[in-house]
Amino acid sequence: MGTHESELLDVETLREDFPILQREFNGEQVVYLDNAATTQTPDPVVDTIADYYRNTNANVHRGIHQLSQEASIAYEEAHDRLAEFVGASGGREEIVFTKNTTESENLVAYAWGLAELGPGDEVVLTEMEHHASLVTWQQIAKKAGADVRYIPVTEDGRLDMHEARDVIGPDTAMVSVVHVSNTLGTVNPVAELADLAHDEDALIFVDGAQAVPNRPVDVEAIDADFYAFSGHKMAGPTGIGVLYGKQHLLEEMDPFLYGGEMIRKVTQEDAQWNDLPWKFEAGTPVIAQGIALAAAADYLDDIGLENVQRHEEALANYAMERFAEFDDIETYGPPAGEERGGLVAFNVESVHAHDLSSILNDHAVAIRAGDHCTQPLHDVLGITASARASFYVYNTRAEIDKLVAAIDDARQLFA
Ligand code: 7TS
Repeated sequence: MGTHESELLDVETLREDFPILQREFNGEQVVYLDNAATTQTPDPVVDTIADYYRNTNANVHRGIHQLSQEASIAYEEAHDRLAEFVGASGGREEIVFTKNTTESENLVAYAWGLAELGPGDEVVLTEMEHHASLVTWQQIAKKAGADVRYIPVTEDGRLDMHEARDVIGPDTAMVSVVHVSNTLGTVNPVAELADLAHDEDALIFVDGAQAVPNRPVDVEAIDADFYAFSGHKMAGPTGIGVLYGKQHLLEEMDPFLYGGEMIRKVTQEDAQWNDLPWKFEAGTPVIAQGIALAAAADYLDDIGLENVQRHEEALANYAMERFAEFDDIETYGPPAGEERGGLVAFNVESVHAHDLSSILNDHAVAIRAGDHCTQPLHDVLGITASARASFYVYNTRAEIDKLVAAIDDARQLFA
């Protein structure tokens, strides 16, 4: 295990919570460096799920029996916990549980976008958006007859803020930006972008899928109108995402999905909507996942998000330093030593990213290869694919050394 990490996190002890990290392939212990895709789930979170099904399972908001009451209270309090986690002072009314970040984007694009956007309006995106944001707004803008404009990315993988001041203008109705890029690792100045949007009476939607897992996030300090993230990227379960929305905006919006649970009164002719956030949670909601996500928030708060951030930044910088030893490795995003999320996308000159990933797999090193759901960004970079190593609380410098050694093996094979 790496030694320097102990200054930041007690990685060795933390790893005991993740038995999956003990798995071996080809006689080698797995080196899991695909955390931007999904993080591993610690025992306290797994135990919360098992405990819920063993002891409390019932549908929520429907029964007056004891189990349903207990499940309802735990589920509702999970919303408060997540509100607290991201600094939403309105509590549960500002926190909608969805399926993932993608669904949170679609909820706002459909419910707000289709109602509010029209010809002459502009939706501003960035060239580094994940498809979850890019495709969603692109398609909703088309349906609404609105235009899409992009804030360009600079040579060193940042948003061109000079251009941003130009692109965000009087016709802008919505700005949708990624907080931390899942490909470049860039940490975007979202509070500044929120100011630019608000100066033009536009709203801002922040995609925090790669931010909430690894840094303290305060949606009110950013002044985000909407903010989205996924449970499975922050030590929580799959099947749950979060949409934060300012209360008055969520109140003004029509529902996205119709059905049970989201109504107050229904007649043959019409229906009235339930209170926030239930108005946006149609049907039986993500009960076990929601309760377990609150446990994941507890787990991360116990470690301390400042510590998680420092740990991931240190690992990303260490990977950048190690990659810099080789002339044939190209990395993307801000240069070494600068602020970045805990991930590095790269290419090795003689080895296609997919081949590289496959050879690394022979060494039990798990990375991602492809376009990472940022095809337009890859077009801007002039590449079709890249490899990406992404880190979390349990990763070590020693694992990055294993990655570099395995890359060397691939290089030999393809030389
Ligand atoms: N936004 C960003 C910035 C992301 O990185 C991802 C997932 C999403 C949105 C979508 O999240 P989901 O939970 O709705 O799927 N990113 C990745 C990735 O980089 N590799 O696999 C999934």
